[in-house]
Amino acid sequence: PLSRSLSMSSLSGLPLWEEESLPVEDLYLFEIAWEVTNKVGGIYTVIQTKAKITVDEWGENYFMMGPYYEHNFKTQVEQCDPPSAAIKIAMDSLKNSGCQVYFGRWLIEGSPYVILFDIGGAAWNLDRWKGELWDTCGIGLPYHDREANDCLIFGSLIAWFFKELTDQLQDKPNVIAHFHEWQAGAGLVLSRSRKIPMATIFTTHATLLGRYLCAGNVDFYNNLDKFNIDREAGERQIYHRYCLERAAVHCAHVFTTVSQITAVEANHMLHRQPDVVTPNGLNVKKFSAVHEFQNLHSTNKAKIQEFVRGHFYGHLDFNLEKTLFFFIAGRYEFSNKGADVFLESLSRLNYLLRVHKSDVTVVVFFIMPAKTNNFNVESLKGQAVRKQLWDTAHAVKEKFGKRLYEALLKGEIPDMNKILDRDDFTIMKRALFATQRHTLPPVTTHNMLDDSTDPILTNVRRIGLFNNRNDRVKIVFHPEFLSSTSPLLPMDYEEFVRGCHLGVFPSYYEPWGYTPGECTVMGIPSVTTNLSGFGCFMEEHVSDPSAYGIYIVDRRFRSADESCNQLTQFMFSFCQQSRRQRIIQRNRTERLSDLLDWRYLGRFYIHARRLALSRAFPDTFKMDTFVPPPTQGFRYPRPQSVPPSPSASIHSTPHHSDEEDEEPYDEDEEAERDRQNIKAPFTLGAVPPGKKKQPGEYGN
Ligand code: G6P
Ligand code: 1S3
Repeated sequence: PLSRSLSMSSLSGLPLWEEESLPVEDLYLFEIAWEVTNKVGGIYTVIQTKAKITVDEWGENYFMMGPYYEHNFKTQVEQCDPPSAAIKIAMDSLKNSGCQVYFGRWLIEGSPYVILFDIGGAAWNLDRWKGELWDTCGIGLPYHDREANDCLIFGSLIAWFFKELTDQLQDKPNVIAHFHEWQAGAGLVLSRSRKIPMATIFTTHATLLGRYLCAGNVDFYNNLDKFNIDREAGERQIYHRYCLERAAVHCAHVFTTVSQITAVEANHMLHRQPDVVTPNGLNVKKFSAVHEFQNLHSTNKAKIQEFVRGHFYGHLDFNLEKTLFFFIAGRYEFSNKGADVFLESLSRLNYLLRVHKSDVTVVVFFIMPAKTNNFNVESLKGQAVRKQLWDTAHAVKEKFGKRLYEALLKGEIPDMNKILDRDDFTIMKRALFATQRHTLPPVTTHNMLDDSTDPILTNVRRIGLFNNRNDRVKIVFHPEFLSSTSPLLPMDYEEFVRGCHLGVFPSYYEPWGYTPGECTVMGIPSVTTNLSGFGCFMEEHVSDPSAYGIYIVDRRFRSADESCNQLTQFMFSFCQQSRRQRIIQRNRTERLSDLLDWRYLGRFYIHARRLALSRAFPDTFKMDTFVPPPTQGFRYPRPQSVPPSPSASIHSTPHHSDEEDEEPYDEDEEAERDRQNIKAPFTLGAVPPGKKKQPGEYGN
């Protein structure tokens, strides 16, 4: 039933894949996740950014399923009728039994169909469904775990829907159901225990135990094989969730995860080796004008500079042209996201910059939401003072211009000492007096509710980075996600990232980690670690990651102190680059975008779907006709032109001017040369292109 086509990767340089197209007209694909139309964390980004390429492939036969929330539905979904009678009948059957199910198009790129299930409206079934879960799998859910109970309701509705649907469809179209994360796991477990004829995939984006153990400051990666996982889950009161997760993993025809490092973790925490690693991609938009992203860096940097002018008023004795903006952003998991290592390294960086008498200043932003009660007065005042100075300068400039103009009209050059009068000086002096302050520029922009126990603030106090005049590293903790309507820093996250110089994400627990990837596609260098899925992926596919602006801190084989030193060195080297080197590096960073594009990475999802079909319906979908996508064997080469990497290119003295770097450099020429250098042998299990994998080579 398979038509054969040769799909050429339109993304230059990356390995091609001889792809079999699935007969999508004879199939339905469902993707089920708690975060469909419902933003909680990273899984939303996966689902939302992947929608376009999935709709391109599957058209009207692709559906996402998630929980119904009235506000989300009203603001993100356009209600419509299902395109197929079978889906309508299945939905009606649930509705006739008193459950609410909604259908529409999710208004994101690709406009996928969504089927949303009202959890609250079906809660009256909870006790019965708990009983069924216990009878079939021996998993009991405690009444006080609201989230787990909601997930069971969600899963029961999903399994019910699939039963009704497959009864309608009989043999055709065949159904593929792809479940994400433990919250959707109950749907998979119940569908399989009821023997619903469909191909199932389960993707984990983190393991429950991995996250808990890492947050508890355990030496996780050196003890992976030593944990008594049942006991650990019990002690952390997540035994029932962990059972649901593990049951889903073992029930699925195909189990996938987002990175090699999480595959190893899953093998130990869930006792199944993932069949496929499906790295997370992004919906990359290329600008038609070359280097447009460099201009965007410039304009957005100017906005951040305006904020800094206000925030540091009265203390602006550093040169903004020599000021670099670093940032960390994400969910506030202090040690999992590496904020601890970052702060310690900043203290060391401050020391290095001071002893080297560097003229570079680094302003570091922490964008991590914490409990606050609005902006603080000092931060708001800073922006007001800046505005007043701007208005004063503008008013005096107007007067000055007018008088100069009039003098020129009379054929005179005015006396510059007299062109401004006493009043003008008074206004300027008043404005200047307003910039006097008796406090240091604040570390936080908001009033923190837990000021004395907050981990970032506690550590800032410990290392003493209080934005003193002689500190070369300044800290701004913005404990709220950014918004373009903010009175303080009116920028959205994307604009802010574009305006910064370096994103720093030294995570300890990070199955994938979207933040450095988002920086990369915007051409902004970033720091990641070899404990994050993204960092490992880049280490595998890029020969000299730091030359491309991807700095990978070793948190796997070094002590915390050594990792801090390495991070400090990365940041210090970065500070020593000239502007020209930074521009070259940004160009290189942006060149890696193709590698992170769903148009390339989507192939691993395609592969997982085929594998699932061949396992669920072996008579119809035979694995021996498939050639898996190549996963190894190509690397972005070391960039050919000098400087090869920022650290290797540092001059023997730390101070060198931009003028020294004016040797000719042709970015397009370098890009083309590098593209030709990408080596693309196909080495997954040493299968050359064209050769087919034999049945059973992937296990079952
Ligand atoms: C972009 C702009 C340049 C600007 C540069 C500043 O490349 O196109 O005009 O000079 O950014 O770079 P910097 O790293 O100093 O912010
Ligand atoms: C998880 O979200 P998190 O930030 O809790 O899933 C993301 C999407 O796969 C992944 O990028 C991240 O590392 C995981 O941790």
